Amino acid sequence: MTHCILIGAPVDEGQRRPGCLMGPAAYRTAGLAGTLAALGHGVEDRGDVQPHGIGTETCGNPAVHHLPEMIAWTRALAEAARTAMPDGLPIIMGGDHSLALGTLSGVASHAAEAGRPLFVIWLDAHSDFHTVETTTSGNLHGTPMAYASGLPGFAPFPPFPAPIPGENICMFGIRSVDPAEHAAMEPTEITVNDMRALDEHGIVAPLRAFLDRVRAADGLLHVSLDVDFLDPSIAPAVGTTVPGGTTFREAHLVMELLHESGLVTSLDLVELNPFLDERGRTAKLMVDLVASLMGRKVFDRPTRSYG
Ligand code: 4U7
Ligand code: MN
Ligand code: MN
Ligand code: MN
Repeated sequence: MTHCILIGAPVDEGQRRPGCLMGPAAYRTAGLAGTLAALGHGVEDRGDVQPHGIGTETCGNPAVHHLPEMIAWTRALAEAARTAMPDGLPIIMGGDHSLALGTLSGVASHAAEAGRPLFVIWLDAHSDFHTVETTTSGNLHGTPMAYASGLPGFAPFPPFPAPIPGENICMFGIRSVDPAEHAAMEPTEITVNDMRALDEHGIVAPLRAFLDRVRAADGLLHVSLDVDFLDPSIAPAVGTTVPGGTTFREAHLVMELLHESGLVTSLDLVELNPFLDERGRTAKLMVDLVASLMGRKVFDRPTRSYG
């Protein structure tokens, strides 16, 4: 039994397609709390975080938008994640992926205080390895992994508390990387399991290998699940669709292996845009993936139509 702490993060400012702010409401509507409770877990919903003290920060990149808002969100979400960590397993219901600027900060602060290394599994079509300086879209949902790696180029943001070494970061599902992100990742030790690698080797062996390292290091493990990790044919409710994503079973298998590992200590659910959904199917699929992560087995999964 795990104590699950639901935290709403209605962040919409990290990209340009309004709707991710409805994400927390969609997860609640799709029954996330009840699903976790039915699996025997304790559930506490701490409501939605709001940014406060929005400033007037600027940066040298004219493409970047909503910078003061994002800095305020980062502070607020870092605090929410850091203070939730000692109490249970925080599940952050996004909100676009810029929320991970905050959740990774909070989880990294907690790990440093606990004296344990932090590991990250990034489930995404994108590497999100832009800095405030390199992003050409100006959308800060494309930056959290570079921030957490301690890259320069985040000047107006608070310095990342305890940068995560590349060897502690493992990405799955990658199929869209911009040239500047590629250049920035090149010298790092980050493991990038792109779709090409998953097609050839499958998802199980690289995931098990990474989990073995987390276990050996007695690490904390943060999982960041971007809806676009999934193929858009099964998860249409996302602004940045990229064809060739993971299948229903690949995604569940990742979650089942994560459950069996017993290693996951925090989770982001990001980029769900309910305005783009079809009768709630993406929200329901995301809730079912969390159920697999929290111990639901194939033989007790309800038969559910996603249409
Ligand atoms: B997401 C992009 F240009 N790289 O920077 C950018 F392709 O959180 C996409 O993974 C970023 O959905 C996607 O805007 C951010 C683009
Ligand atoms: Mn992302
Ligand atoms: Mn993405
Ligand atoms: Mn996206």
